[in-house]
Amino acid sequence: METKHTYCRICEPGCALIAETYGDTVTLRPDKEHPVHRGFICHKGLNFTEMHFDPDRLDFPMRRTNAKSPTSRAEFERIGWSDAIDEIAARLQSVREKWGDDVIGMYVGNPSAFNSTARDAARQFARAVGVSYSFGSGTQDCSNKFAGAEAMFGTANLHPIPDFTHTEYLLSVGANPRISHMSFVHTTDPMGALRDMVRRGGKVRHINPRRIESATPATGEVTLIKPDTDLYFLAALIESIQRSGCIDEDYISAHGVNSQGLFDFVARYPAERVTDVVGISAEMIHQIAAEFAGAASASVHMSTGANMGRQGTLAYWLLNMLSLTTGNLGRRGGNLYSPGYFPAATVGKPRTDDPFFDTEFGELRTILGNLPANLMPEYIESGALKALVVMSGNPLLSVGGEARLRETFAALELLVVIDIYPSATAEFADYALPATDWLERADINAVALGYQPQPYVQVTDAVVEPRFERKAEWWIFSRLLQALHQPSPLDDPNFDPMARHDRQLGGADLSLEKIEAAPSRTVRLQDPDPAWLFEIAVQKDDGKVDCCPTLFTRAFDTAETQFCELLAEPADQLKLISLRTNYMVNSWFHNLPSLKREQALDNPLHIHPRDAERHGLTEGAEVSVESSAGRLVATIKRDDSLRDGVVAMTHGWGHAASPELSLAHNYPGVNVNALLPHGPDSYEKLSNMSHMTGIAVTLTAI
Ligand SMILES: Nc1nc2c(c(=O)[nH]1)N[C@H]1C(S)=C(S)[C@@H](COP(=O)(O)OP(=O)(O)OC[C@H]3O[C@@H](n4cnc5c(=O)[nH]c(N)nc54)[C@H](O)[C@@H]3O)O[C@H]1N2
Ligand SMILES: Nc1nc2c(c(=O)[nH]1)N[C@H]1C(S)=C(S)[C@@H](COP(=O)(O)OP(=O)(O)OC[C@H]3O[C@@H](n4cnc5c(=O)[nH]c(N)nc54)[C@H](O)[C@@H]3O)O[C@H]1N2
Ligand code: SF4
Ligand SMILES: [Mo]
Repeated sequence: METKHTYCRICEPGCALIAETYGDTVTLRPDKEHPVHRGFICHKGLNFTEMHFDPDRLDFPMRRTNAKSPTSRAEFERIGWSDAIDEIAARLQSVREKWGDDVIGMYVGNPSAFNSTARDAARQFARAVGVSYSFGSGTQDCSNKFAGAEAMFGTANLHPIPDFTHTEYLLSVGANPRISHMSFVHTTDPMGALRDMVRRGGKVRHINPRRIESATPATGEVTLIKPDTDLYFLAALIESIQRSGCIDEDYISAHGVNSQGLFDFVARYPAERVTDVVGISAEMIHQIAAEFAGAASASVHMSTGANMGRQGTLAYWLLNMLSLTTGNLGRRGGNLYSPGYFPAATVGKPRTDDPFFDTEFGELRTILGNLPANLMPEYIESGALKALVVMSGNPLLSVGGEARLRETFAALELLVVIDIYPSATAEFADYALPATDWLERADINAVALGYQPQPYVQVTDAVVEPRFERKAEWWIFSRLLQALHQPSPLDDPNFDPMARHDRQLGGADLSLEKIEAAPSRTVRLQDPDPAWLFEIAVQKDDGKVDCCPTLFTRAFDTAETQFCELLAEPADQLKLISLRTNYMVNSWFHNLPSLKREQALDNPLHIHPRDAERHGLTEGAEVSVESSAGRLVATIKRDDSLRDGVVAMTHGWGHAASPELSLAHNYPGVNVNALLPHGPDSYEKLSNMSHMTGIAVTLTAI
């Protein structure tokens, strides 16, 4: 038996594990000696072996043998790697010869973020083959944060994190740490961090349309907000603080410019004006403002619930402005920059002040290279995009509008899917290529750079040999480069995909070797110094934060129009939000017996009992749910954790579309993204972020 230190790469904490291997078998247990995690772990990481050995995994390169159609099931045959690589290279060449050099696209999904050797090779491949259209999960998740940070701080890679250990107050907007373990903050045991805060006498306030699992007497209270209104709530908070004379003028002039533009904007949305739209009383808004401004120190956190609204970039702006204007940004107990072993904020500078360009779909920009995923079908339908490579993504289930994605994916001349499963998206593939999972590959937690309250760097070897013919993404892309007669990492027989990280570590006087020799293969790094935010991270030429970037003013009129629409909405309008659970991770984790518990066999429509009664809907009844974008049929689940008027469904279901996943397919659920808007007006123009929360729906009993 061999014992190896490794870590989980499913979500952001990156929990430390000890793997015990014996031949082919592997068991995982928490690493109680790890200097940061000290044994913190969740069941998904602990049970990952189930996924590693899942007989339904994609284990061999597969070539399609039947014609594609939006509805019929794919048929595949097993082929060797050499044939797969040669054929894909030849088909990429012929697509280009036939249609031109600019017809290839790529979609990169969420798990690639936790895969430190995949992205470089993918990028090199994209450059060499001339990928003209890049898409990714970021526009369903967080691209508003990148766009916002770029404009405010001069770098897409600065997202100040709460100083949990010192803060007296935390305002957490649109997050559910108990279930999801936080995003853009990589902390161990996030609920523990909240508990410690409260125990110290601090206060946590969650802003959410639901009484979330994260809010308990020991971890803070919820203020229920109407979905997709966070911008106006945050504006009213700043306006209230300003009105009460609690703005820190000296701090703003020391660290910001353009604050007048900010105050002019928030002046439009005083508490008394926004109360009906946000569904929080004006008194309560003033109280929260006073709590925040009055706390000895106060911190902010915002996550996907607010990102997915129609004004995610402006909301993120005001969140950071709340921090700056109260003197908490870059202060002990406020929000900090935590560079870890490399200050990634220094490499996220925008190339231009005006990122927009004209396209046949109107004015567009890219965010870290990505176009709106909600326009993928349009790009295919218009004939611009003929071949697509999908790496660790499942857009068919994760992006809005499955029906249109089906039609257009079936029309692609070439679709290559690199995944660990024969996913719903792989049903449209010409070639499905089996990737290694994280037990089968070396890694470093580079994804955490900038986001760790307790910074540390951890490396891991592959814990086990890849099963069957699974291959690492970097190898797949490098082989494709060779077959395309392009320079390839594999031209060097000693190529090590971790070498780049080794070079980067050198800047902090570290190396892979040093880390490997440390206990738990982990080196604890220096805790963030509050001064670093302005000294190291902000990348504006004058070192100051732009408190009202010109770019944002483009969205002001839309914000006001949407405000007026919300104001005019009927009082009983139902709004749909998303509901993550412990038994799924986006569209994967649905094929594991241990996660198929009684409460996780499908994804019903959660509705407040009063709303259910009003619509004559009983528990378990079937209901037709309709939005302006689509319709689906769901079963009713009464749930008094919801705010009145809010309904919720878990995304990532709809496994009727995944016939190869035998267990998931038996408990298919429905794809809630049928209800999400898609196409040209379905994303936020500043950031390409899809509109995914607060979707107006109507219900009809069946
Ligand atoms: N309605 C609604 N829709 C949502 C959301 C929501 O809250 N509501 N959330 C959104 C969010 S936050 C995100 S991030 C996106 C996610 O969007 P995507 O990234 O497109 O979708 P995932 O479901 O995460 O699919 C990940 C795929 O990667 C595969 N995979 C896992 N590990 C590996 C690996 O190591 N290598 C390779 N090659 N493949 C791997 C999995 O099998 C799966 O098929 O979905 C979004 N969609
Ligand atoms: N178990 C599990 N863990 C996961 C994932 C998973 O699918 N399952 N996904 C991973 C991924 S890819 C990500 S990005 C992170 C996401 O991590 P989080 O962003 O914390 O994700 P959620 O738990 O969906 O929390 C979003 C919260 O926003 C609330 N909300 C919805 N609409 C609004 C709104 O308009 N305003 C406000 N203020 N709140 C709103 C929802 O009720 C929900 O509680 O989680 C990661 N971890
Ligand atoms: S919290 Fe996330 S990183 Fe930690 S074990 Fe669970 S899935 Fe893995
Ligand atoms: Mo995400």
